[in-house]
Amino acid sequence: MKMLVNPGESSWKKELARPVFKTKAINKIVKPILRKVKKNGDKALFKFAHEYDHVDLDSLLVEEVEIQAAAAALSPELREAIQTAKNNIEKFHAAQATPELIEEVMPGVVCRRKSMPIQKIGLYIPGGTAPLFSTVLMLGVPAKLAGCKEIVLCTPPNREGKIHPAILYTAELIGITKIIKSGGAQAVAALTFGTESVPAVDKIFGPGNQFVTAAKQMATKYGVAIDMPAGPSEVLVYADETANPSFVAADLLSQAEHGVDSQVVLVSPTEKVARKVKKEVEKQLEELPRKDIAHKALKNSVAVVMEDPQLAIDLINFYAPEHLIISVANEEDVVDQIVNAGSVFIGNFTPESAGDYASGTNHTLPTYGYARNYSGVSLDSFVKKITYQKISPEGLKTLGPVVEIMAENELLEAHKNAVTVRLNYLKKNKI
Ligand code: HSO
Ligand code: ZN
Repeated sequence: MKMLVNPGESSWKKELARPVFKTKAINKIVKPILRKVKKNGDKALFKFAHEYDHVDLDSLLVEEVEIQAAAAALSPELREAIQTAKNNIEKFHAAQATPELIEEVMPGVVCRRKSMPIQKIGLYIPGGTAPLFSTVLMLGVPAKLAGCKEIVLCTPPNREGKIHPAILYTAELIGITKIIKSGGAQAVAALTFGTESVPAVDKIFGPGNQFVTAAKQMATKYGVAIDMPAGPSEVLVYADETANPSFVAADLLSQAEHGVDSQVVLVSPTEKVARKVKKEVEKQLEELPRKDIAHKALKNSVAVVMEDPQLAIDLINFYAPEHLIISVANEEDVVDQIVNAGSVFIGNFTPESAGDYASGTNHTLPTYGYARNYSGVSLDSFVKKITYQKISPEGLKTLGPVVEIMAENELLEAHKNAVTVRLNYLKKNKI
């Protein structure tokens, strides 16, 4: 973790740059995968499972018996924890529902807007080094609350052709039963084009490696929506002398352990705090099972000493972190000035892990600076809003002339006429 003291604004872009990816090389690999799945359907998925997951599958769809057996493989404590997390996520996301909007903008001109569930949803859940069953909750719970008709979950199998029981258990708890043993770009391709076993969906959600991310981007060219452009996980901690250095270090490491390309940033008003935190990071790192991953991630990471509090805020907003932890004396003042962040964790006793698993907020958040222009996943991500209007004869008499003159001036005579024929009719029939 390199240390910067009062870096000038002109250097922020370079000093806080996220790791860059070889997107060209990745796209070159992903494109043919999409093509093969589109052409050969299930057959291609079986072949990719053999090639990438090193397993010859009998069936792509997880069978009912496998799902039912999952609960017994989990401890009662874990099952209870998943239930508590689910309750919190459900409460916070159910509260996000917006009632139908009805507005009579002029007498006889009524506009309405209503949320409609996106009908078919695909959830991608990574397997690999960390089986993210928490992501099943974060995506599955709001999808169910929104009323999505079909939810398909894709996740890669292990070498025995099995899915982690916590993923199966969590899916079953939410009521997701269509679980497909397929991962990587090929799973995204299947959700995009549909295969014999995998229905094509309207929107694809979920984190993944660079191949999954590239495939999701390509899916958008085929009319499929995606949750957001994704990058590796990141956290920025703003900590002063009121923060506990061992808490701060633990928070930084919690994101560093996600992947070698994760990035963690410390911003602090004094060099003394930064040094204490750095020392703690080094100490705690040694104890971690994933220390090799975290160690590499720390190489992309930086500790910034920023003595001027206004510049510290400017730097945070410039960086637009996915997760922002605020552990400073005047926390609410700082919170009020944050304009770019995915999710904010306030005070010494709010670790980011709480939001990752169970506080109730969603952990699918914009990374890579996209917190400037994207929100994290919420109930809204699973609906689209349809607008409606109904105009009475009285309403058309007032609104019609407005439309007529505007259409005329856009030189769109047929538009004008659609009003004129109706106004003439009303006049003729003395309505
Ligand atoms: N921090 C990750 C989410 C996660 N952490 C899942 C643990 N499990 C991205 O926000
Ligand atoms: Zn995490």
